[in-house]
Amino acid sequence: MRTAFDALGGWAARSRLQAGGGGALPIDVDHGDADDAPDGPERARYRAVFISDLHLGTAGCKARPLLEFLKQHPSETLYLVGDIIDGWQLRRKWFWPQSHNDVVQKLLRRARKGCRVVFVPGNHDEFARQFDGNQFGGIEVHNEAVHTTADGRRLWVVHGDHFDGVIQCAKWLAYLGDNAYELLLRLNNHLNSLRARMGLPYWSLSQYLKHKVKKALNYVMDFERAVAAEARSRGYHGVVCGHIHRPEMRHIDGTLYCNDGDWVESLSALVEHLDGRLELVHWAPGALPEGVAQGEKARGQTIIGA
Ligand SMILES: [Mn+2]
Repeated sequence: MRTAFDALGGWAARSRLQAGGGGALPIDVDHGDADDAPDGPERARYRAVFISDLHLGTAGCKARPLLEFLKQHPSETLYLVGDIIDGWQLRRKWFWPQSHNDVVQKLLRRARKGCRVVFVPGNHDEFARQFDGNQFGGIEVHNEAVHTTADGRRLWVVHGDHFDGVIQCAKWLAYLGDNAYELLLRLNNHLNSLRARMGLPYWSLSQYLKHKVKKALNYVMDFERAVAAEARSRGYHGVVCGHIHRPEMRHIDGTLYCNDGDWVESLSALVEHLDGRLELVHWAPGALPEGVAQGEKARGQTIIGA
């Protein structure tokens, strides 16, 4: 039987080979990296940090800024909200530079030093979903999780790819709507010839409907609404997800929708302060000179507090 340990061991051995000997087995081997400060809750400045869509194993992953972000944001709990290792891309073409290894090392080190690290797999690392409830070197795997903030809000933590299906269905409905739209166009002609005979001005039903259909096809909005609606129906105050690489934090019909973004394009994360305030952090690597207080490097932030 294949265990989580075998899977990671095999992956690690492969990564060591591919990294030209420079890579290291990321299990229970402490290389005492340059950052000697404790990595556990004793120096946690944040109650929780949520990151997703790192896509390690692809050229798009911004591993260096991510390492810098992790260094500056120690937390009691770290949620890895899916698409951490891009198994889809790695199967096609092996790409594993040292910086990607360093990220894995950093995450394992954090778990070793007492930070609770929870990995919620996504669609690009769905291989890990079979290990639901197990752990890899101290990193817990859960297909979905619930995070309770310091002020008692219960947040559903899920990657979000399952909602693609829901949106696909919505697209079918929109398609059916398109046919209905054709019918209504013809109806509109009849209606307007009638209106003309009655001396009324032209009213474009098609314009009105086109606007509606376009709105229905807006994928991002559909995704956000679908995820928030599901969180609400499950009785949560809010949801934290990733998947669409669109950082966001806002209330949707009274449910808090948080998307922690990604580390390919937006370089963003969601953090919970010690008092329960949630903040969307947009990381700007090296935007300010050295010596500037930690954490001040973040630009453009949204804060939703208690
Ligand atoms: Mn995804």
